[in-house]
Amino acid sequence: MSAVELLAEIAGVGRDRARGGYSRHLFDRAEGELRTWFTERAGRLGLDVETDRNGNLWAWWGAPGPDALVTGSHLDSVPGGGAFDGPLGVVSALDAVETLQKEGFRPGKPLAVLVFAEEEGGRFGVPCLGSRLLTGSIDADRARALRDPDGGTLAEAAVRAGFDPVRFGRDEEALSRIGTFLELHVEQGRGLIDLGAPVAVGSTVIAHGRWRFSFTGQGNHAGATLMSDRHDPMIPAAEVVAAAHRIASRVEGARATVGRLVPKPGGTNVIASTVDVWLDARASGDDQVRPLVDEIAHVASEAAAAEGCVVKLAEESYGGSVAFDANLRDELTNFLGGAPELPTGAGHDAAILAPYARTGMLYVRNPTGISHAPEEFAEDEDVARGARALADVLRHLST
Ligand code: HGY
Ligand code: MN
Ligand code: MN
Repeated sequence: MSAVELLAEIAGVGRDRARGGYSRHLFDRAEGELRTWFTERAGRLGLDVETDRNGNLWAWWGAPGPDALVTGSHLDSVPGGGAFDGPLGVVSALDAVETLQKEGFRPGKPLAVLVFAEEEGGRFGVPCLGSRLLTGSIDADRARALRDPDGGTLAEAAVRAGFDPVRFGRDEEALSRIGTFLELHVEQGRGLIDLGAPVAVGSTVIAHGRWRFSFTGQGNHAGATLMSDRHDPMIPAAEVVAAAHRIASRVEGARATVGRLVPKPGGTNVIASTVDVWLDARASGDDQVRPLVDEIAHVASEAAAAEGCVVKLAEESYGGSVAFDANLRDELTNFLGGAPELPTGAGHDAAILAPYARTGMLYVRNPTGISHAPEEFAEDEDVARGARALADVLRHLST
């Protein structure tokens, strides 16, 4: 089946009627359906599918072995996400394998399609959780204790999904097999439409992290409490939202976003007791991100004090800037006839793997430039071009 047909096949899985778009999160029903779908589709291509100790799916063409050529992406989404972020890399990999099989090609080295778990961190809050666990770049105990919005832990969810959370952690055997990892991904931003090219080669990923501000005040009655008698945590929370925008706008290339803010108890006629605010901050490197977050944190503590509230700040995830393997990047660019090279502000599992294996990325044109929203899009012919480019590159790299 072609990448376009495979995307159509999962188009109904995990639709979010309330938000629009898709909500497919680690070990929830929709993601479980996608795991079953992937296993079935990969099986039809004669690939041997195994799930590693961290919930990542590996579909092997031939026996697993060293110096493997691995391609893939993720199937989970952000809440209310688009149809392409993640799945495009997976369906393109299946399409590419089928293309190579149909022409009678036999890979010169082990080849696998890899589907990472919880790349978006949409349920347990840490992005690239599957690749971070695989590489040991997150402490397994910390991972097991991560909580979802309902307060359930990753360990509990894993057990319900049939996994043994005790086994979470660096997987030396699986990691050592990867010689090259190549991730195809829908473009997130408007580079290719302006360049008039369907496919680009990834060059860098900017530094980015997530921080949680927890404000505590005094819950009370919205009508019976005079303004002078309040300790309303929503006030410093609002200051953080505005400060993130104001401060990041002053730093060349920096981005700071508050997309998630949760008051408790969350009643219309109730002054909140606590408000949690999640900050997503990104910039070219640590020397830009850290001062940016420090300045926002300063605003948070001053605003909390002024309102008689308390604030706690926790860093939930961080990754420095990453440059993909330069030789592979140049080889891909040349092989693809001088395809443009694009940096990205989005994080990817390929960036987590970069210190451990030769990694690269391909991007497929997204005419809207929008991602993490239902408007995310790629034309069928560009999806087909991306899958063909991936097949050509896999044939080239595995001979
Ligand atoms: O947040 C990101 O950049 C990625 O989509 N996980
Ligand atoms: Mn994403
Ligand atoms: Mn993605």
